[in-house]
Amino acid sequence: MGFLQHAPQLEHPYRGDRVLLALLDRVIPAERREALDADLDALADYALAAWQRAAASTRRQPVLTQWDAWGRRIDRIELTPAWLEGPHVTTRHAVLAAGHEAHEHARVEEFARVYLYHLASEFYTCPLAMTDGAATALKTAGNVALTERALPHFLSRDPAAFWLSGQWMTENAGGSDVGNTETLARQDEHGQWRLYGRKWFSSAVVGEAALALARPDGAGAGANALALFYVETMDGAQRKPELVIDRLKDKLGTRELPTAEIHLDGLPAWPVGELAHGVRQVAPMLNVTRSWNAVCAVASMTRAIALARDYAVRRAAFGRPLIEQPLHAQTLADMQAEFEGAFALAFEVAHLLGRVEQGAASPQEAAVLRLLTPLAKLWTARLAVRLCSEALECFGGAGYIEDTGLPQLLRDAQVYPIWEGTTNVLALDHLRALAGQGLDALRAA
Ligand code: MFK
Repeated sequence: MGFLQHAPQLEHPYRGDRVLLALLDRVIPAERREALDADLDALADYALAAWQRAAASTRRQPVLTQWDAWGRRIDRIELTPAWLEGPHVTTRHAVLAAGHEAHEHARVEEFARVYLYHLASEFYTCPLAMTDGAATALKTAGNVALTERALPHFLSRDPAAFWLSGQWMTENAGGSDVGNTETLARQDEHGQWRLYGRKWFSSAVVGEAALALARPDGAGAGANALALFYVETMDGAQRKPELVIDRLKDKLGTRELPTAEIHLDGLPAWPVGELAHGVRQVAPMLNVTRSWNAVCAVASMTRAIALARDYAVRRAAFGRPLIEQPLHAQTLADMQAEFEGAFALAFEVAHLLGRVEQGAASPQEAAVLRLLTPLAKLWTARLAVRLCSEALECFGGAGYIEDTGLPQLLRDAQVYPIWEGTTNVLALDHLRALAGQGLDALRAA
């Protein structure tokens, strides 16, 4: 056998990540650190094993079976192994529960877990983000009945009790422009609200609940007339018949994630708050999912850079390892510098979110959080695409070959700038925040 290339190896995602360790050293009090360390260490063991498993296996995708052999509509979705493990890993490491504990470091501790789990989860973090966002939106709305009903499931530490929530906003007519939502909410003869309409992108159709925007019957046009509803999707082990899965999306990336087109044919629903201003009510959810997006984007960057850095030691060209080629070393250093800036930005948002939610923040910090959340999302999202692309280039031709697993990093990263608000929508959201008390807060910060 002649010349063989060596595959890149992944360092331990927690013990080998000096950027994450330095953040935790700086932010987390010593008395919390030991328990956190043990948990992150174990989660990173899982992530490392998942990476090795993925490298050794043929890629899998969810499969939708709409009808059984006898003509019954079943809409059954078979999930990938990482997705089947999702509820167990999430609850064992209290990924969501950690973020809702009553101390100001809760969000940093949660997002450290998200950062380590994200790629191993095969974007199971997408519905986790929405579940976290739903918990936050229900709490913000102060809806006691729904909070008592849903949060014990959303934040459960028991896989048997754990529920995922979706975020059903996007429709054919209303993508970024949510005000064009066409889904109708009508009360039946018993006063029960029911939803009728079509949701064009539903990321967590396998979830047990969702928050959905709909226009109450007789309400006017535009975003202000929309209401936010809570729905449940299951009757015991069966999906409710009023929720129909039309098809799974065929996407560029995030292929393990069963994104679906659905329609609602009278699905029972409960208003989260007043029967208007649904966008305002869903905004706390969006701000949480945008924070997740930023942390997951930096998780993709760190993985791409770690693999490129390792490969640079194994692969020689022109008589020397790549790492000893000055231009290549400079490329890797530039990537690392940009990643570290993005990491600091994403985790500053996590830090501020925790302080604001626990009432520990000043008004200036609250305003800075509002300003930084869309910026962190838009900046890290674009950078993840660029750095994943650069990392593929660091591998030469191997970076373009499917069974190295490298192209998937780039394909998956392309979703970050698109979902949860495109770059321009978020730039406008930042301006919206600046137009409030934002500028004064920046001056005072
Ligand atoms: C792995 C990573 C995890 C990520 C999970 C991803 C899975 C998700 C898949 C999806 O569901 S993707 C779909 C996501 N869709 C969006 O993100 C929608 C993008 N469009 C926007 O964000 C628009 O800016 C928006 C719909 C909010 C604008 O709508 P409008 O109709 O122009 O509303 P308007 O009047 O600007 O805002 C309505 C109210 O909400 C205002 O408050 P008031 O009623 O009190 O005046 C706004 O201040 C408030 N608001 C809007 N955005 C806010 C906000 N408040 C706080 N924070 C925000 N970000």
